[in-house]
Amino acid sequence: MPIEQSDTEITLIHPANQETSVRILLHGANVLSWKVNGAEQLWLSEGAILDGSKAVRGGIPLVFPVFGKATEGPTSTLPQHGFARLSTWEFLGQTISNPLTVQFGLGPENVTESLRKAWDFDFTLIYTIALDNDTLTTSLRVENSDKVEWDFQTLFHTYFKIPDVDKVAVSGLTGVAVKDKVSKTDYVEPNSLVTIQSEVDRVYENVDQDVAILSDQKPIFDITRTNLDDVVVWNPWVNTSKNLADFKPDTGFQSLICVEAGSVSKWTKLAPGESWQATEVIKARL
Ligand code: TA6
Repeated sequence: MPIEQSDTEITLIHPANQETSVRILLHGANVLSWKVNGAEQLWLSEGAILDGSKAVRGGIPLVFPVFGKATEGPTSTLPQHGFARLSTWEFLGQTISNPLTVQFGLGPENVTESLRKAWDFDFTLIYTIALDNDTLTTSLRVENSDKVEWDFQTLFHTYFKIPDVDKVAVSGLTGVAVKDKVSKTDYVEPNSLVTIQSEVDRVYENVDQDVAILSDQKPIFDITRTNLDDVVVWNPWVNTSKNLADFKPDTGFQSLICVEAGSVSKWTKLAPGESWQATEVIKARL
């Protein structure tokens, strides 16, 4: 069967290639694993907590309705990165057979009472995941089902598995305005390739080119975005990863880079009944 379902997870298996698959945890609708021809493409912490008591450290956590921690406004009472990654989604089933495509849904009824009280609006999220030969497509539809306007930020917090952080680079970011959370400065990216030599936590705003991840100068992932203007690059390096209780092993930062497609530098407003949709396509090239 191309779709396997347990109480907590959904696995899609490529109908023409058993070695290509994607595994999704209903908690957070968090993609835990994406294999292409047997090769894992995503980094998942060995200490990731998968029992629904915490957000998953790795794979693709979904950030909604706030990126980071807001200091003001209606999302300021929510925990960092919002509630989508802290809630158990409903599996809505398969929508297309080729490419194999499934959907997950989240509404206020799926969110814990305390989180719901913290952001008390009606909404519908539909998350679509499609598995093809060498691509994984994730698409989020956000709908305002309330009678009042609200606004949001969102992001696919993708942890890419890489052979070696010392050899990795990100292209497509030259000349882009950056908010650097480590140096606490704003500047324009001068480099044609962004490399990682220490902790990196940057928001690249309004990136109009396609972004790629390279290893040893060869592209290993192509990332295509629709309606996701911003790209966050994060690597926690030695000290920050040590301070994350669910980050295992300690050396894990050497085999991951987060390149996160999102809409986070501005707030998207939705009037009652309005909806918004965004898509990311990741192509594995190794
Ligand atoms: O997307 C980068 C970031 O916002 C970093 O600032 C870092 O804190 C990371 O996400 C992980 O956040 P988390 O809440 O999952 O520990």
